[in-house]
Amino acid sequence: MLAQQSSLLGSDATPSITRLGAGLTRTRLDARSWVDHRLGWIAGSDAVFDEVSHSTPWRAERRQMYDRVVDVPRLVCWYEAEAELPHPVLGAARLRLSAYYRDSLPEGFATAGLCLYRDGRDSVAWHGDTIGRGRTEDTVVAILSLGAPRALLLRPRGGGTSARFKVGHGDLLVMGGACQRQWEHAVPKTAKGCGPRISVQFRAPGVR
Ligand SMILES: O=C(O)CCC(=O)C(=O)O
Repeated sequence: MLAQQSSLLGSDATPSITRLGAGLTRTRLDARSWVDHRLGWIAGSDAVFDEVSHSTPWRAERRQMYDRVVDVPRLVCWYEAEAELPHPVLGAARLRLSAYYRDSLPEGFATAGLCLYRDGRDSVAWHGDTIGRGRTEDTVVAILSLGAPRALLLRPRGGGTSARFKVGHGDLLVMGGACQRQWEHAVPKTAKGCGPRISVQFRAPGVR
């Protein structure tokens, strides 16, 4: 069901985490908000995609929309701080990220939210991660992408020109500073034929 097209970067047999600083590009969105983007951070990520897509207990959610209850267009799974993640590379990635971003996020990354976008019809609407501490405090949210690339957009809260990042096949995107309060992000639907993608979001305790 979840057949994917492998990329040159993602198709090595053995997954490994490459050096984070090399090739990482920081985009300053405003005086207090930034995004780091690192293409191909995880080498051999297609093997990670395969294992995570099959071993994760995905859950479909439904939500109220006006007077109707509708399917949320993606599958999800939430891992608390102590929970074992569905692939050892994910645990190792979280440790690396906590070490690299220690100055911006002294408490480190704790939870992991996983989402499966089955094809281009799955999406997430504009939002900021403002449940809990993210509502009032600066924080850092790191997203590791596995599988088919999608566009992740950021725009100023309330509207404006959006910035666009391609995320798939082991790419890393990190949103920091006031990004969750001053900016919104989204993964829009796409009509282009598109395979499945998994997003792994690492967050600090109490941020959602
Ligand atoms: O697909 C992504 O990487 C974005 C996920 C996201 O923003 C969320 O689940 O809050």
